[in-house]
Amino acid sequence: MMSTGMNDGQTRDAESICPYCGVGCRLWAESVYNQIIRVKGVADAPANLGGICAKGATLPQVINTPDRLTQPQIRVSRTGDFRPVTWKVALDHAVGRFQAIIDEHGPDSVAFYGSGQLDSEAVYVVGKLFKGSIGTNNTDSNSRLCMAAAVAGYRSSLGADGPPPCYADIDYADCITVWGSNMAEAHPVTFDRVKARRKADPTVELIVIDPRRTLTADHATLHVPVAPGGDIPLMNAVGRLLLENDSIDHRYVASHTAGFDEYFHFLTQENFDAMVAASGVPESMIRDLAARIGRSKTWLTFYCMGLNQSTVGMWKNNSLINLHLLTGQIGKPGAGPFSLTGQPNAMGGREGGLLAHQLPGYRFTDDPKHRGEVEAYWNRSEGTISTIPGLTAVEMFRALESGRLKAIWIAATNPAVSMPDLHMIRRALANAELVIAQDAYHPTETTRLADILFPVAQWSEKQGTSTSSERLVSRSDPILNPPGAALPDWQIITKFAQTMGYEGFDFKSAEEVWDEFIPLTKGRPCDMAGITSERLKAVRHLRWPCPTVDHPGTERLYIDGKFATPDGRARFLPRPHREPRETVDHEFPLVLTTGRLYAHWHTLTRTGKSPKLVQREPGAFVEVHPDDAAAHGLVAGQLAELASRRGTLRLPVRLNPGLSRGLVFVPFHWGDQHGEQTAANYLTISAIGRIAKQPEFKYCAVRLAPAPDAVKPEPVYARTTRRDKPIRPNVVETRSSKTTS
Ligand SMILES: Nc1nc2c(c(=O)[nH]1)N[C@H]1C(S)=C(S)[C@@H](COP(=O)(O)OP(=O)(O)OC[C@H]3O[C@@H](n4cnc5c(=O)[nH]c(N)nc54)[C@H](O)[C@@H]3O)O[C@H]1N2
Ligand SMILES: Nc1nc2c(c(=O)[nH]1)N[C@H]1C(S)=C(S)[C@@H](COP(=O)(O)OP(=O)(O)OC[C@H]3O[C@@H](n4cnc5c(=O)[nH]c(N)nc54)[C@H](O)[C@@H]3O)O[C@H]1N2
Ligand code: SF4
Ligand SMILES: [Mo]
Repeated sequence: MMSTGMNDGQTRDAESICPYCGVGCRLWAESVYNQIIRVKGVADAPANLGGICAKGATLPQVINTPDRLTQPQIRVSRTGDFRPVTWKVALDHAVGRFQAIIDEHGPDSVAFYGSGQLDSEAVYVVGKLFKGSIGTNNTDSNSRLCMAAAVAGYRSSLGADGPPPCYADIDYADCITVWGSNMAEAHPVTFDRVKARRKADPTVELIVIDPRRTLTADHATLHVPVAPGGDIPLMNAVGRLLLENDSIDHRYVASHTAGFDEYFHFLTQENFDAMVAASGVPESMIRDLAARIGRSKTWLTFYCMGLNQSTVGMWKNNSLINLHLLTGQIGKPGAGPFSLTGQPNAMGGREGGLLAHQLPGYRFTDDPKHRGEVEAYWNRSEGTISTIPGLTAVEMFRALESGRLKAIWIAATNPAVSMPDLHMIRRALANAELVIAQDAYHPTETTRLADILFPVAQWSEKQGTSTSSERLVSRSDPILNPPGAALPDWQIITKFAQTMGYEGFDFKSAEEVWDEFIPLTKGRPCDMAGITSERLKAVRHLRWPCPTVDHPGTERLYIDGKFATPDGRARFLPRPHREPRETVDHEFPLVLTTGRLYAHWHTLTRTGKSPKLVQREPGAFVEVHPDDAAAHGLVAGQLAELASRRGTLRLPVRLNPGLSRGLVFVPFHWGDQHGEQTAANYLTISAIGRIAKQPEFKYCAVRLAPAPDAVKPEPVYARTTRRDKPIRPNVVETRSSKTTS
């Protein structure tokens, strides 16, 4: 087991990466008697240059809370109470049930649903266990709700996933667009850098394209209030104007791209007025936008969930990349399409192959050569890795609901708040035969619905590796001892695998896991073969590709204009406009969009415990344009009933004149533990994109009215499929609740 002991028994300081957003701030934490007393930004860290936001700074308030999960727990029935048990009992019980389900229904009846908050070590061993040992591709993560469209967008346009630019490009850009991202709240330290750039050179353009006038838009030189879902026609209209203005880089297009003729034909054949109308932006403003982009020498675009969380998210990514290719604004300092990563290690999840269709090293389960390479590396027989496509996040829950999937192991995510259409998610979990939840806290909305709980050592209590938005691979060191019997995620997974009887999980440390993983990236686009644990310990971080131990790492991709496609050329991909899956009508006349606030992280299991942050944002609300509020007979602070075809919420009204008319906004942070009928995802739709399979969190149809006094009764979620086997009570009866392994 790795060492998490303290230096002199009283104080310990360590460097690690912030466990919240994908900026990847390097933090210096000081502790006394196993309590963190202070956290600050590390001055020479490339991601944050000493910066830190309120979430990072309040980390000491959220680690040692009374609801920390410190023991494994099990229960025999969903209505019964959990009982603490030893690791041995918990693992024997969990493995017994998992194995029984696999024996009866086959390997595709079990699944792992993880997160971009697992470190790369955990991701690697999950793949080795599920894809490389059990023989199912059913591993996916909340990155499916987040980055899947960006992954598919980069891969289809550029040949491989991976953001080409790095944060330092902010200092070389003369035009920065922020497209469908609220950086000021969601990536605040990176946005501080954008603001510093504008301050140093006020001629730098900052264009924000968002249907809401956000805190980010407040700093813009131009705010373009695109219609929700109107990005593709807007991008196509800009492309058409760049062609008309001859603002294109002919040499770049000729030397480094393919498909220009089709793209040209597509843009010139499409009806320009229809594009303008569908974008929701006045033509004069689109002309202004195209002119500003066209005259910039270095154009950098940051984008995030405003593009990805859509059933056409991949197409939005393609349409944006088309514009960067057309203008030659990629593969040079200060330029490129930069997908901001949400979570601290969503990038690592992609590199390690946690998504259903992936294998380690940017490989794919549908490629026989890739499967063969990984099987050989793992010393597994040919055919171990299944050819059956794995279930993606939403598909997993639908399969639980229908009874096709029987068991789910959930780690580092809280789907009972964060998944779309929560009534469906609740039915799915109720119907599951086995739910394992691996979390740092209990209860959460998800752990409440589980059968078995695995307690984890969280940030500051373990060593691990993560990759930030700019491909920077960083090491985090432990500062605290984990509470009780809590273990790092990778250790729980390897213990589970060993209990199942699989070989190749005998790791002594996180470093050993990392060093086994990285040779699998050799020669791949995300080559980290040179980023050994020994080197990381010394230098703290390196940017991939970094193929050898003497390689300094790579600041930006595609500098030589050679892309990861078979012919080395990037692809223009013409993409027409598509309506969102659910559009407004007379019954549900408003559009609901959902997202984040500066003070909170996702489902509040951590930031909801910081008095400072809770004071800043104490509760859920619905933001409404003043004219829409008046039209619905609502005033500020009044309780409104907000309903979609799937559910109903009761939320106080906040007025915001910066919203587009017809659009309402609800932050998705507050789940059932924070009040009834406040969770945004009771309303959202579980429709997913065809290729990326990402859900449409940014668009569904709702209606708004003053709330009646009576609260609607909660629905009952009952198990509908047959429970095939009784739970084996003998496994759980025998142990004392005090001992730990
Ligand atoms: N404070 C805080 N920071 C976070 C997080 C957090 O929970 N809290 N979570 C992290 C994670 S996992 C992620 S993924 C990122 C997300 O970071 P962001 O994507 O920046 O955050 P969101 O609030 O989800 O949405 C961004 C913006 O998209 C806009 N938008 C909605 N629909 C459209 C559209 O059709 N077109 C365009 N152009 N824009 C649209 C919304 O109005 C919103 O302002 O944040 C990360 N950082
Ligand atoms: N309506 C709407 N819904 C959304 C979104 C939206 O914009 N709108 N955004 C989506 C996106 S982009 C994302 S990324 C998701 C995020 O949604 P979730 O992933 O569900 O959110 P978190 O609250 O971050 O959940 C992380 C869980 O892991 C636990 N945890 C903390 N540290 C550790 C650890 O080290 N190990 C383990 N095993 N557990 C740990 C936390 O206590 C918490 O329960 O939400 C998605 N849902
Ligand atoms: S900007 Fe992101 S990574 Fe940096 S301290 Fe804030 S939450 Fe953490
Ligand atoms: Mo995310």
